[in-house]
Amino acid sequence: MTRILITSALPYINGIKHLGNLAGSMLPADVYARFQRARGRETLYICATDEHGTPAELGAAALGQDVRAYCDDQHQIQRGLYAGFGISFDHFGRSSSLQNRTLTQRFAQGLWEAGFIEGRVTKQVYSNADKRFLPDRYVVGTCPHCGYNAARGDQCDNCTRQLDPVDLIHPRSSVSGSEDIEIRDSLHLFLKQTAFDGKLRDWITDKKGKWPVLVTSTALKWLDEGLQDRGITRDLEWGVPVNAADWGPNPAGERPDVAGLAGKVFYVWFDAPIEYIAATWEWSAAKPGADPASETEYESWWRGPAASDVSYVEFMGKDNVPFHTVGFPCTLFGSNETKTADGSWRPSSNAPWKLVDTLKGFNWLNYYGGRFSTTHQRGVFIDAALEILPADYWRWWIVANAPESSDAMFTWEQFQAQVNADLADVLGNFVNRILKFTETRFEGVVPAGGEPGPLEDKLHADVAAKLAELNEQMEAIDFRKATQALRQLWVLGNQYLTEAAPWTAIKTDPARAAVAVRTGLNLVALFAKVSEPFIPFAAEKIAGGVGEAYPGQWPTGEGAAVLDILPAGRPVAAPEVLFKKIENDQVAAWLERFGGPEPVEADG
Ligand code: B3M
Ligand code: ZN
Repeated sequence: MTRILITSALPYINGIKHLGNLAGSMLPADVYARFQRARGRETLYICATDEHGTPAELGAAALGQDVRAYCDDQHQIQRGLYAGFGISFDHFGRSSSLQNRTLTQRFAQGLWEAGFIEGRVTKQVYSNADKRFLPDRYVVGTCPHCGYNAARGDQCDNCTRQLDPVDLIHPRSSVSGSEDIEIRDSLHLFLKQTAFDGKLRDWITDKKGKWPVLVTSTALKWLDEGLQDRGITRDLEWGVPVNAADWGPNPAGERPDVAGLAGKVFYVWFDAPIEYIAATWEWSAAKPGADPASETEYESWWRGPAASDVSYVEFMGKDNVPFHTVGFPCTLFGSNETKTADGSWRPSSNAPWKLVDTLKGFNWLNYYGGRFSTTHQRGVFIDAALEILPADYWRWWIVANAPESSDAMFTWEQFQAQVNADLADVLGNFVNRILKFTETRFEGVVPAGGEPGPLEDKLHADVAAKLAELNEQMEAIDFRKATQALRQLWVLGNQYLTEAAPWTAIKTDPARAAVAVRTGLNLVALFAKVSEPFIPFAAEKIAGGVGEAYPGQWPTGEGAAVLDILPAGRPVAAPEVLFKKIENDQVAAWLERFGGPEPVEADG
């Protein structure tokens, strides 16, 4: 039996995320995790806040807070919001954890000693006004590739290319805005990504046709443009300290320049993916009775023969794809190899680390044609979303419109129309109709008696076919198609009730009415189970209405067995209103509050 390991891109610690962030990471990861758990597979869904680097320092500075205190606060805020959204992490960790510090330093040491890290004196942007180096996002300017004028030192949000701060045209400090900038020498460590070009190419080429085209084409484009060795240290205070004094000689017998590296930290994109592993250690260390120092359990998900039954799935937006198809794999490759006396590389005696098996990358979810924007507070943020509507409305719409093969666009009008149609008119109406009728005409219990006929046979066949489709799409991690299949299942319920018409049958043929009602109630029970990954809060109410456990198990039966869930005589009751329709005046008010169609420049 396969174990399922799931990670979603780690949200930066600074600030509350918008729906666009959620759409390509935590939400689809959660839907997939819930599906796999319901299928009975051992599933581990790991995520964490990404707490290092310039985003954290800049966020803390903006609030006048100490960085650690800022991260403590923001982690709790994000944790609460994701819980409100129903994100079912098995562990939601922190990249500032001791475990991540330990593993990041250990990986770096291994890479140095294997010869995959080297020191280089580099040109860095220094601000005379701020009296400090300005790595990454500390400096903004014009992108040398596309001309976008608010590109950040580490990446252009317009053309998604990775940048070096010294490449920016007209650089300025994002701390003070000062343009009084000079270029100074500073020693940094570089990960020799170029050593892995062939390995990466083979690995990605093998994934063609298995992973989304977006992912393999982005990765291959990177390789075709020519890999660069990557600076993995920064002149910052906040981060995992570079522990060069502990390192042994590299294969050429050289020791790192400890004095030159003093006071530096690892680059956030070096330690953040390692936090996937470290957060799994946080998870195993936090178990009751666990020895926090033991590495056996988390390693059983991540390395060597113990992890051979693990299928590892990553979820992320397209801007994160290069770091996960090039940067992090290089870290893992490099730490899996040792240089031999003749200068060639061979696998080390260490159990190798797992590479991702399935990388699900997403395009953007836009807000009226423009980007959601944290800086401009454009679009809907998770706190506001939960304040105005239940999480399931958002979950359903976002997953049903997942930006899988292209960018998707949120508009209030389309959101209102789809949520009202799918959730209120189709699912909510069905559940309410059959349960209310059972309450008034069958004393609120699942009726016995009567024999299923051709109408039920047809229903069983239709339901089984749709279920098979839903399973297939979920296993393929194809969310748009999966939600279509689920919606069609709900529609089958309404169609059946309309045809079986128990409210007519009851006047002349009570046994036929009993069959119809019993069948309808079983459909309700089935819907609770298969809807749970998508709309868990409503699914819990629906399951409660028919006395079923929540979360339930994914249905496995065939034919009539699929709808043989509820024992006759079980009391049932209509849940309180499942889905209130979104009204036009609400949409008007939200358009006013959140802004409508007026795209601005992208800035993430
Ligand atoms: N913190 C999120 C982002 O780029 C970034 C992901 C890290 S995944 C290891 O939005
Ligand atoms: Zn650009």
